[in-house]
Amino acid sequence: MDARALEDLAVDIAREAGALARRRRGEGVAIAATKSALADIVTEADREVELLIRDRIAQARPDDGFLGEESGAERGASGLTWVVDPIDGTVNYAYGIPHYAVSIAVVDGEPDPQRWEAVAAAVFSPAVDEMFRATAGGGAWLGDARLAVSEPSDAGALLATGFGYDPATHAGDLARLGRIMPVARDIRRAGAASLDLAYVAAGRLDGYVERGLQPWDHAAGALLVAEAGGVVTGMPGERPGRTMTIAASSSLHSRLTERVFHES
Ligand code: LIP
Repeated sequence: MDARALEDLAVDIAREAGALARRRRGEGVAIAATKSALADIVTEADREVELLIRDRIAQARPDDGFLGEESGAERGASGLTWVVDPIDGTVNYAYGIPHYAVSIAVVDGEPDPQRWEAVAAAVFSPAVDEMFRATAGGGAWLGDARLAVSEPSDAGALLATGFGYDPATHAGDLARLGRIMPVARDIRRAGAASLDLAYVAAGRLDGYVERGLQPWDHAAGALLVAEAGGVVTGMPGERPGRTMTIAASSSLHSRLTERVFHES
């Protein structure tokens, strides 16, 4: 199956999954459990939506691997792995804030963000019915509009960031925010990494910096940014990962990286 066919399948599954998530939100959301910290919650809908996504992928692509936020990893035989966050922005979703996404990426090679090659991606925002999609080499798109990252205005960069679920990480996150603020016109903390990355790809944000993301948070959005002409890294010279994710146009990315890692 070529990259465009994988993208079409990811888009179809993301749209169906997003409709389920939105329906469940309307019916009322129950917290099912906490995970890494009290603030790190999972809802029954997270689990149900991921099960639907996993079933649809197994029906269509039984030999592919799977890596999902709620149900873990399963290796496949095809060399491809589907990296899934069923409801990215779970806290928004639980509070009724209509800013969450179904994030689905298809990657080739080892299911390791430092080694995989992203092939296709779909990030669907059900509350506003926006489907961001990309294939490697095929560009990033919102509907029929091709996406391109933006450059900051003279007023500075509109930046997005996030803070970890563990309160012990907040002091470091706030110190980092203080180091990047001088290049910012303002900051947005919207609570869904996949949409932060999609908005960088669309030029709705100039850049995004966050520590502590999981592979399913950034897998699809990172391909969107790269295909929109942006740069997405983690630690200097590394891919995005738990340590750091920095996404922006090439020139702004360099300025942000300098400030993120030079704790002078
Ligand atoms: C969330 C990310 C967000 C981050 C949160 C959390 P989840 O993912 O999208 O950017 O700040 O800590 O990781 O948990 O909603 O799938």
